[in-house]
Amino acid sequence: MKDVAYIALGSNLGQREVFLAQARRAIAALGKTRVLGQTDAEETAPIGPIAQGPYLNQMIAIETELSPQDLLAELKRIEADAGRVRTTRWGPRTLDLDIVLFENQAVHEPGLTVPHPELSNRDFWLRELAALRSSRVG
Ligand code: PH2
Ligand code: MG
Ligand code: MG
Repeated sequence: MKDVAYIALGSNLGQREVFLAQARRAIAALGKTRVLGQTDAEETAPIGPIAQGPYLNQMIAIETELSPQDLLAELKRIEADAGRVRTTRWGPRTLDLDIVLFENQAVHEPGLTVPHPELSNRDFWLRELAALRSSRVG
């Protein structure tokens, strides 16, 4: 099923711009998927209980025939390629790729919740999502 999905990119360790650029390229190269648009990257203060450096965040809209589960598997692979090491939950990371929303599908499974449960708590996600939706043609 073809659907539109929104992916949040985040990095707060190492060469943040480089990790985001690498992620954009890898997402653009996914099968059954094309990129519809992207926001500018913006620096945001870290959210959550752990003291850590500021993030670069960005959002990408895609049209994809991948299921949410298959897309998640691809995003985890791209994170691993960026040297992501899973340590503390919400801790600093080279690259974080989160599925924020599918326009026409919801998922509630262990390991994957779509829409993302943090969506309503993150101003910058809401702003980026609104910008992508308003700039989309068709
Ligand atoms: N991601 C987190 C924890 N805190 N803070 C900001 N500003 N941006 C993020 O992407 C972010 C965060 C865990 O995924
Ligand atoms: Mg995240
Ligand atoms: Mg994540």
